[in-house]
Amino acid sequence: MSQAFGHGENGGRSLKTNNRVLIALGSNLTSTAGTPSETLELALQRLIERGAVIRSQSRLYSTPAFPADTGPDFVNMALWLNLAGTPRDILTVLHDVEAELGRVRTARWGERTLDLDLIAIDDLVVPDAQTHAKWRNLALPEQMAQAPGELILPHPRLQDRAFVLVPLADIAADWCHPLLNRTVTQMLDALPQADRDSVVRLQ
Ligand code: PH2
Ligand code: MG
Ligand code: MG
Repeated sequence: MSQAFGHGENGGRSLKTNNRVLIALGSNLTSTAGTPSETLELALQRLIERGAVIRSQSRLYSTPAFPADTGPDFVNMALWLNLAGTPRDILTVLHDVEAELGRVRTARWGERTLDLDLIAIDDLVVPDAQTHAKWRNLALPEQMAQAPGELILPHPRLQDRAFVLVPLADIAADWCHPLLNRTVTQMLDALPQADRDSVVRLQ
């Protein structure tokens, strides 16, 4: 059984500390911290300073910006952390680290020095399965035109994105999506070969 929070609570409940917090990291611009790879390395240190325990770290990957032609290639990676607090507290930590490493939020799909996306916390569904299905099933034009004003977990687009799933497969291949009932490996195998091939290992 997956855990779920009702409307309004929106991830407000405190979690056990040995949770599996899955994060996708991306950078496609030089920041005050340096190159995208250096920025990701520093982001790791900043997360640790804020109480995160790194359980597992993926390799680094070079990935074309999505949608195509929206900027330079990204460096992407994934982390499995333990981090205390509510889902909202965890999101706040990610936003603080993004801000500290110089992200200037211009366009939603624009270039960024550091992007930390909360992908999943254990098998938690936030806020509920119905709201999740609405965001998960949006066609690309609507995805680009609308942004959820609330935290949605698991990340509603994770199953579509090789730049998330390839790094995630390094560290959480067995994690099972609580609504799709598919593991990371299964979601990755379902993507077009060209998408998987576009994600290139850097190390
Ligand atoms: N993140 C985005 C938009 N596009 N493309 C790649 N390759 N990697 C990303 O991390 C990424 C993206 C919005 O968060
Ligand atoms: Mg992102
Ligand atoms: Mg983001």
